[in-house]
This record gives sequence, C-alpha cells and structure tokens, in this order.
Amino acid sequence: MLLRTSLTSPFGRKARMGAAHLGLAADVQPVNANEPGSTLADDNPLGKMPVLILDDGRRVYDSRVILEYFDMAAGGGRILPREPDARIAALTLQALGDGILDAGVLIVYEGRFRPPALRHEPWIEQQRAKLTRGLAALARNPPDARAVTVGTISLACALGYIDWRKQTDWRKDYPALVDWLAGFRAATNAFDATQPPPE
Ligand SMILES: N[C@@H](CCC(=O)N[C@@H](CS)C(=O)NCC(=O)O)C(=O)O
Repeated sequence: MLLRTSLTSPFGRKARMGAAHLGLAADVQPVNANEPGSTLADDNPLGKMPVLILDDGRRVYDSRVILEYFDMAAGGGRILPREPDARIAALTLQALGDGILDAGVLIVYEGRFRPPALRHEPWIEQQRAKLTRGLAALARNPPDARAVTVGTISLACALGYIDWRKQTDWRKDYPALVDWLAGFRAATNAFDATQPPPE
C-alpha cells in the first residue's frame, strides 16, 4: 500500500501512527503527497492528504477511514473498539482531536495563503478558541492514555502538531496533558516512531 502524505502532515501522521501501532508499517510506504506531474486531487478530489492507495488501485481517504481500514486489516477491534460505548467514545475523541487539528491547520493556512491585507484577526481568534477550548476540555477530563484508539491517536497528533507550530503553550497551560502524552508514549512506540522530520 502507498500512503500519499507529507511527513509533516498531522493527519498523515494519524495514518502513519495507526500503521506503526498495528504492526503494518512495513506494508505502508509513505509517498510524497505532491509528486511532480501528479497532484493530490488526482487521488482525492478534495485535494487533501493523506490518501491510502491500495494494491488494487482503490483510493481510501480521509485519515479516519484509513485508520478504520488499518484496524480491519489488523483483525478489527484494535484501535476502533467493537463495544458500542467504547467505540462511540473513541470516535468522539477522534472528532475532537481532528477538530483541534482542523483549527490549527486553518490558522497556518490563513498566514500561508491569504495576503496580509486580507487577513481577518477575529476569524483567526475564533479558530484559536476552538483549539484552546478543546485542549482545556481534554485536560479537565483526560482519556485513558493506555487505550490506543483512533481517538487517542488523533489527540497525540494534535499535541505534536501544536508543539511544532507553537500555536499555544499547552505544556504550561494544561499539565494534565503533559502527563497524558507521557502515558500514551509509554503505551505505544508509535508516537516516537512517527515524529516529523525537522524542517
Ligand atoms: N479530514 C481530513 C483532513 C485532511 C487535511 O486537512 N489535510 C491537510 C494537510 S494536514 C491538507 O491536505 N490540506 C490541503 C487543503 O486543505 O487543500 C483527514 O482527516 O484526513
């Protein structure tokens, strides 16, 4: 299988982390998201990474569906619990982690793609508020760090991305999440195995 993603994409990291945790990393070869002569939109009309390209040519996106695919490939019930309450909790946590990431990515894109004269600070603040409200809610009630699920994978990717982009000093503001990440890294080597390369 090919995983079309940059190594710095936090959503791509979700997929890489899932593969690493499930022992599938050797079967999943990351390929550059933006190869010359072929755009991401050839594989995903939304033009977003990651895209998983199966051996039979099928394209699987987005990161949530890729994680579900990996879970099935690894026998099922591994990172996507089968028990209904645990499953909904994991999926809801994933939605929160992904939403924090969406807000963080949109803040970056505001600076990258919008001319300075057109930047709208209140809109950036609105995204930042989603990010900090999300982290604050998680710090008040941290999930079980030992349960490696689509939800905790997404949260770990969100914390790693905010570390990299320095969008908020979450280590100072939310010490419960520092402990949480230490617990998650003790539960799986997938976080350390998927660190993005230095820029
Ligand atoms: N919901 C998607 C989000 C993917 C996403 O936003 N990826 C970013 C890179 S981190 C991207 O490809 N952005 C390009 C764009 O939005 O045009 C997923 O979970 O895979």
